[in-house]
Amino acid sequence: MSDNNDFDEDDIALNLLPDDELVERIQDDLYDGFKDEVIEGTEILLERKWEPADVLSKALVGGMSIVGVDFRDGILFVPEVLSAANAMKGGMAILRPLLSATNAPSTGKMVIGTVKGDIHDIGKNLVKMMMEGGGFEVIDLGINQSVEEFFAAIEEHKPDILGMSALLTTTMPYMKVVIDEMVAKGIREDYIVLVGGAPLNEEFGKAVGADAYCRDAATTVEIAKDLIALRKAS
Ligand code: B1M
Repeated sequence: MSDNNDFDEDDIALNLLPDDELVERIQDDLYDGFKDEVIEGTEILLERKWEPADVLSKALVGGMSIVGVDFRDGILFVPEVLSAANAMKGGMAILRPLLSATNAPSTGKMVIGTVKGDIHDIGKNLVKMMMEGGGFEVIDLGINQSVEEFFAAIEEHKPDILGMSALLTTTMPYMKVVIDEMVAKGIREDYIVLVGGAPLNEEFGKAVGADAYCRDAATTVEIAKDLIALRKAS
């Protein structure tokens, strides 16, 4: 009985909050992985005639940025980040059709996949979520991607960034196969190439000819934004 009352009060309170407190509350709910509440908060802001792009950048991306920083600093761990990412997905599902209808500018486009021979995808999925949280459009090719599959995807989607993930010492050299093939075809400079995965490091990133090695999902978003800004500036 009291549980139900608590729930009802909470439910009503969300609706009654002024905009700034509601945004803060959505960010807290996202951090805590409360998907239903994030969806409800998103819907309330839209009912209040917020632009979908503002709901995304101020409420959802703002919340996910806090998650990203705390994940990088070891305050949050993988299960919490996945749960926050899942809550974010709830809000994104409502916003995505509205955003594409209003042609809100995306930060950039990325094609990402785990390289051939490798089926690890938890880290890549986190990167995808955080990049989407950062305003990027992400085409996720999944696992076990061959050079031909990466090429077909960049040809089709014309991304700003090609991202590759590898978790095995036996599969990470495949990143060089893909990059060498880009060089051979004369298209290497058309794309920003980012690589990541637990066994990699900065030295490896340089050795295979990537633009950058990304040690975690939050860093990937920062690096991606910086490199895109650099390209635009030049
Ligand atoms: Co595997 N596995 N695994 N595994 N597995 C490791 C990687 C291993 C280190 C475990 C160990 O032995 N200690 C070891 C590799 C050893 C090595 O290569 N030297 C290993 C092995 C050996 C194997 C098998 C060969 C085991 C076997 O069958 N004998 C096999 C290989 C299968 C294959 O791929 N062909 C295998 C299988 C599996 C499971 C299927 C059981 C499962 C994967 C499930 C899945 O992904 N859906 C699994 C798991 C879960 C792991 C560990 C335990 C955890 C990996 C993980 O998800 N980490 C791992 C041990 C470990 O790393 N501690 C291990 C959490 C994730 C958030 O971190 O992936 O590093 P991470 O991603 C980070 C960053 O690296 C970065 O951002 C992410 C988020 O912050 N990042 C990117 C990652 N990709 C990026 C791409 C970017 C940017 C950043 O693009 C721009």
